[in-house]
Amino acid sequence: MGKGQDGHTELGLKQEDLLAMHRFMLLARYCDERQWALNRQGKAPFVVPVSGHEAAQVGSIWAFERGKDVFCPYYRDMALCLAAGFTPKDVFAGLFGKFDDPSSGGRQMPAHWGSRKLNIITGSSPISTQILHAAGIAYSKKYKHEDSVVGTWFGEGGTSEGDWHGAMNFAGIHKLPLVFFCENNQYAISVHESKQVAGRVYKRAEGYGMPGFEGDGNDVLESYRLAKDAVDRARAGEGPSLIELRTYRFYSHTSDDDDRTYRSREEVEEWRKKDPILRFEKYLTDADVLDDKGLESMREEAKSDVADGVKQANESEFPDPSTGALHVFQEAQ
Ligand SMILES: Cc1ncc(C[n+]2csc(CCOP(=O)(O)OP(=O)(O)O)c2C)c(N)n1
Ligand SMILES: [Mg+2]
Repeated sequence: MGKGQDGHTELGLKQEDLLAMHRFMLLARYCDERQWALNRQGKAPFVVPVSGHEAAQVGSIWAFERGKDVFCPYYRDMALCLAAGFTPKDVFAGLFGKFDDPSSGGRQMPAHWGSRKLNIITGSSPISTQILHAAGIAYSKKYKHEDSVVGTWFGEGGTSEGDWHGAMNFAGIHKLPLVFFCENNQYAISVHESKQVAGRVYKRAEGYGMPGFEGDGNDVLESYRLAKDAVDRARAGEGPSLIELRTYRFYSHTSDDDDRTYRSREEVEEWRKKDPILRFEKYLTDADVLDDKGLESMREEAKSDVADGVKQANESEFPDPSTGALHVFQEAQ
């Protein structure tokens, strides 16, 4: 270790973890830039951007065991889904509505992530409904004595929904193996946090009988640390936790929104300086994990994987129109 940051060793993370975490953050960023450009070219109807949230998502999911734990994400969680096992091709197959979109075979809106194989529960458009699903699944895991922890993710706007409060209360009462992650980017579309949340989100945990923590969601290692402690507690039977990760989204809410109408360019620029990816690149060089050349080759590799994903998804087929009602009506036996 050179100039010497080694916070990751204390957290039990190896260099391979750091490189993989960085890779998923880069993949998400480049998928995002590409999908935004495709939307502006008229080639992608609807885009939900992730840029800015990468560290909160990758750091938090890193604490879970893939294959065993269950994930109930929300629409902005592309980096999380990539770290859980989605490929760039999967992301773009969903964006283009192709038959091999893992989430819905091209039937859902983009960014409604779901995969039976990866234990990602498909989401619905009304916000916060996934949080109730998470509580129900966590209850069943506890009831069946299965060694599985459930994670659910949502924005701070989502915490105004009754579904959020119901799920928090139920999880607290039944001491469920569940971790609640609030990706607080300070806006619910155009509504600022000051008009959405009285007090602080993480402090509400106490009222529901669980511990609450806040952390810097632009710091992937801090996001991991908080998530790991909470997942360990849940796995040990000590019940749920609420973690608020403070972050910012760099683009508009979706491709149908224009953020210039409700936030200043200066504010966006200030947050761009706290870019979670630039910050982790600095960590990696300070800890002598990568030099500038290594960082550059990781960027190039991720860009090329994203370009391949776009190409493969483009070449893939649309669903056969005759399958339009599949999974909508019960099939005749
Ligand atoms: C029940 C419900 N109300 C309103 C909407 C419209 N809507 C979609 S996303 C959103 C904002 C959510 O903000 P937040 O939870 O902070 O997440 P972010 O988009 O900032 O990541 C709203 C109001 C919806 N989808 N469902
Ligand atoms: Mg928000």
